Amino acid sequence: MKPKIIVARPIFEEVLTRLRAHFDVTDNQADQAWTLASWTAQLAQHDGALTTGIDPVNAEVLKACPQLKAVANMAVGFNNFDVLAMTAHGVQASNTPDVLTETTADFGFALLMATARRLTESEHFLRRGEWKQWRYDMFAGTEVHGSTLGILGMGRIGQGIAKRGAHGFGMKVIYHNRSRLSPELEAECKAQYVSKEELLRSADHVVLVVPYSAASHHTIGAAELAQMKPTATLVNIARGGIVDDAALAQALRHRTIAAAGLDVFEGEPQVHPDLLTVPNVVLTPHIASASVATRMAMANLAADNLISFFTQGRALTPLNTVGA
Ligand code: 8YV
Repeated sequence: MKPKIIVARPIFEEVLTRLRAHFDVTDNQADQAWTLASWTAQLAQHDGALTTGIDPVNAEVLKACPQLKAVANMAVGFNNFDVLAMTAHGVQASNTPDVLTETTADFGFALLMATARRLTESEHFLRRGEWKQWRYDMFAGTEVHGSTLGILGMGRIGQGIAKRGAHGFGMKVIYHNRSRLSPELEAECKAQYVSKEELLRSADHVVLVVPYSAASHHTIGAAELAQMKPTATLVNIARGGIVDDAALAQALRHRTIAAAGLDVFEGEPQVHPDLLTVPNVVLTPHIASASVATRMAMANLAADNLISFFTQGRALTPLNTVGA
């Protein structure tokens, strides 16, 4: 008998077809919204699951799912998982690193440029029919080339953004991270290690790429925003909760920083109402990894993780070790 797996959200038909060759698959192509209780009840009927970043697998859920053996997250971030609890329950956890690095770095840079050069604000102005004539200061923004790029969180995506900034735009790159990169990687990224305070004080553009955890909650709050230059921009492609969105809306309204670009939000898909009414913010709905090719690669890697676990006993990109 084939193992039973559940795919929590809609996914490419091609990937479902691959999965069906190995598993008895419950899909959710209709994109039914499950409550926590109904998700838990569904999961309890299956041996494995393919989840996205919004499907929780925590101690409470796991308690109801003694049959569950593997969960593959179609995301590099895994703050929807309690990995320690999964290990304790003997459940293999996996994510999809690497396949989305360059696409996400592209988007981080796109958001930086849109923010600095006021792309969406000026487009809305044009669409409202308010463009009557040229003016010297019309939507004059912040320089990108040759400016100082500060990257908070220097994993693979942070390094991708650093390379784009240093090599493509002649930016001076500074970074802060829990651990310092090797001298070789620092040279490759042309990036200089600084303290968080120094980064906030001297960067023209601050990009956040730190993983979310209780320890990184509100890494950027009112105090940190106050340390930034009034001309600086802030980009968050990491996770909602890394930034205190209410404090950021205040800083944007009072122009204590120039602008922000946000792809992730506290409590998304809800967006703090104050962020919706300030003009100097570019807002996108968590799409940093959303190119067709990359989403396909993520879905296939998540599928491969399940196939590998159930045929070989280990996921390809595991987050924990289970079994013997
Ligand atoms: C996903 C992401 O789109 O990989 C991540 O961590 O944030 C995004 O690439 C999202 O989490 C859906 O699973």
